[in-house]
Amino acid sequence: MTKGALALLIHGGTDNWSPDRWKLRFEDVCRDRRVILMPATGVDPSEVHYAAVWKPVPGELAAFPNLKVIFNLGAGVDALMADKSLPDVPLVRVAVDDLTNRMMEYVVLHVLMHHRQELYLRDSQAAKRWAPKPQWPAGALSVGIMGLGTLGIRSAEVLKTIGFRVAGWSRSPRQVDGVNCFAGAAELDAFLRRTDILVSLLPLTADTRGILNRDIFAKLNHTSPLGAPVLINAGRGGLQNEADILACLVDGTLGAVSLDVFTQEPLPADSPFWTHPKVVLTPHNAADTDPDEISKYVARQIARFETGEALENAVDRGRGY
Ligand code: NDP
Ligand code: OXD
Repeated sequence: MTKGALALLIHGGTDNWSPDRWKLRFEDVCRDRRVILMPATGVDPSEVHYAAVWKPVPGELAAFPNLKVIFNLGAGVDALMADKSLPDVPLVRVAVDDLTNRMMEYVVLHVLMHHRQELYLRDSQAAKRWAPKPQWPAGALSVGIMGLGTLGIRSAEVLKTIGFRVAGWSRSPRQVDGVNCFAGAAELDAFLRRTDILVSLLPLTADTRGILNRDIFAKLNHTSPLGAPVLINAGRGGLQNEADILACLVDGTLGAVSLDVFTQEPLPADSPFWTHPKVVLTPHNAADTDPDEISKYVARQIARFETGEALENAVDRGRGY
């Protein structure tokens, strides 16, 4: 019997999302089924049983009447959830060690960068100024991670090993060894009050949109060795109020920020974030999805599905992540 085809709908734009590269990887791991890079001519949409997607055009997936599973090629499904015509079939997101560890590297790099006063030291180097300031130990700072899921937990564990005091905030109560866990709206203020470096690894949902705003920043601890608190956002741009961030950097509510994600991507050339001296900016590459790893992950999930096993990391559409 012919196996249902796998359609690839990939619209990433950057090198990592080169559709041809992904097609080669999928052909390698799904040798017994047809892999179709969309858009393609001569395709009978009813033959397509699986779709592996990154930012498909809204409505694109509705064209396949026999779709059984949609695989999102990243961890965040916000772009898919915005598609009102998304077929009502299981939606699986990425949760693999490769991606989780890449994000952990980003978070640790940026927490250390602020903790070790890298902005000041690079500025000193540019000015040929030999003027070290006192350096405090990691244990003097509290890092608070909003989003204590797959990525947040791994980052928390490594930050804790380095010696930071670590807390996390999630929707439902969590328990992570050595991490001070807070949950829900009722515990948000307590979480913020003890936080010097706020790391955002939240998904973008109706509940979290715009959550990184002045009200939240004003509640962070302002008495740490850093002086003003620091924001690191690698979740999604839609979580942050960008006007508030810029204003809070001016009036000292925030001391510095590291931003990997923006409300508009690519970031427009005239954005003030590009040149702001207190902003460390990266182009949404905190944790790339690796075509080798992720194509194998999707192939494994299809095999599970076809032998009647439960799919892993299925999205709860009600929660939106
Ligand atoms: P998970 O689903 O594993 O974790 C999400 C966490 O956020 C959970 O702890 C969840 O709570 C919490 N959360 C969700 N909604 C709320 C809310 N309303 N209030 C409080 N907490 C909430 O996701 P991942 O860790 O795998 O990924 C997180 C996000 O990181 C992705 O959605 C994506 O947007 C972003 N990302 C960014 C990348 C980049 O390169 N910049 C790369 C990969 C991902 P609970 O534990 O109760 O469910
Ligand atoms: C993801 C991302 O969600 O790359 O995986 O942002």
